[in-house]
Parts: sequence; C-alpha cells; structure tokens
Amino acid sequence: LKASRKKDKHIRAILLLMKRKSRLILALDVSSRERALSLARSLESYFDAVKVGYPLILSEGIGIIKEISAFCPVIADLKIADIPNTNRMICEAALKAGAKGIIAHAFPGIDSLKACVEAASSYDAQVFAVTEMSHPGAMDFMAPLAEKLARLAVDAGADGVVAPATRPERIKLIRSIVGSKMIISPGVGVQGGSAKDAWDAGADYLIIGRSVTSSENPTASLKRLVSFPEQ
Ligand code: NUP
Repeated sequence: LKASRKKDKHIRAILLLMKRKSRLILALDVSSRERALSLARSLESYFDAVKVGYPLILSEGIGIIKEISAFCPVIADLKIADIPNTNRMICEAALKAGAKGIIAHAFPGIDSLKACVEAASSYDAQVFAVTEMSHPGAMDFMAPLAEKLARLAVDAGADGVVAPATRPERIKLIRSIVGSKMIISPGVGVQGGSAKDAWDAGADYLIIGRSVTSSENPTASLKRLVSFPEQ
C-alpha cells in the first residue's frame, strides 16, 4: 500500500503541477495584472509553472491566480507561517482560486505545515516547505536550522522543499535529507546563482524572476541564463 501511495504521489506530482519540460518556474513579481498576464502568456512555453506571491496578489487580488491558471499551473508563494487553523484558511483561499502549488514556511512547526499539506491534498495540490532562503540574511537564523527544517518537511508529508540556488552545496545537503521529494530553487540570475550549478547540485526546478521579467528581451535573457537541458 505504501509503495503504491508513493507511486501515486509521484504520478500526481508529474501530472498535476508541472510538465517537467523546462524544469523552470517563472517568478512573476510584478504589480500589474496586465503586465503579469502578458509576461505569463509570452513566456509560458519556456516554463513549467508560474509562481505568484504577495507583490502581485496584494496589488491585483487573488483572482489573478485563476486567470493565470487558465493557461499555466500556478504556485502561490505565500510563505505561509501561522498557526494551523490560519494556515489552513490561507491555503484554502489560494487553492480555491486555482493554485496547484503552495509555498509554506517550515519553521512554525510540524502542526502548521501539516495543516497546509492536508488542505492541499483535498485539492490535489502540492506543498513546498521553505528550508533555507536564498538571500544573505538567511545565514543568520535559517541556515543553522535548514537540515532540521528539511526533515520536518519530510515528516509533515510536504511534496517538496525550497532550497537556495545561491548556495548549491546547501541544495546537495538538503537533497541528502529529502530523498526523492522535489527541490525547487530560487536565486538564479539577479541573486547570483547559476542555473547549471543548481541543477547539478540536485534541484528539480529553478525559480527565475527578475533576470527575465525585468529584461528588455525576456527570452534572450532566459536563454543566456539557461542552456536548456536534454529531458
Ligand atoms: O529563499 C527564497 N528565495 C527567493 O528568492 C524563497 C523564495 N520563495 N524566493 C522567491 O523566488 C522570491 O520571493 C522571488 O519571488 C523569487 C526569486 O526571484 P528573482 O530573484 O529571480 O527575481
């Protein structure tokens, strides 16, 4: 039973969230609906999913998830970090809007993260738990706890974790803890990480935002950043 559940989950991961074509997720940190839709539409074929967060959702409303979901899977990067009941309510709002992935923090504890996992499972969506963030300040409190946070993500039944492309050696370490769970990695481009190094270290998907969304020629910038791997 356990083996078949694991297989189901694996199939679910491939079918529902992402196409695993480019192994790239577009971070859509813009504040206008028009700009968001035009970027998402024009770049959709290069990405397996679009990630939206507070900048866009607070500016244009949660309905933007539904609009983008009509043509591309959406991950809601709300970095949810509350008590279990509030976490569940936040997840449900994003899931009802059509999100197929949710990013939550692991640090509030296993009960809080489990509340997200339970909410997501009734919508066939996936939860990614943040381990160590990609910016330099994450070295203060998150890095020393990253291994524990990764283990907690596994114990809570999360589908994957977020690990920093800015520190590929940390992706490797986190991979050794999370096994076959998905690793999605932000920090390529503007934050200094390299796509090749992050993939080589074991990331399943790279999250790329400003290097592409702020470029005059997004596709050319993307191609400079990433030499598309053979699938
Ligand atoms: O550790 C993290 N680092 C990070 O940059 C966790 C994240 N979720 N992000 C998000 O990834 C960040 O909020 C942004 O949406 C995206 C990276 O964007 P960029 O640096 O490529 O523009």
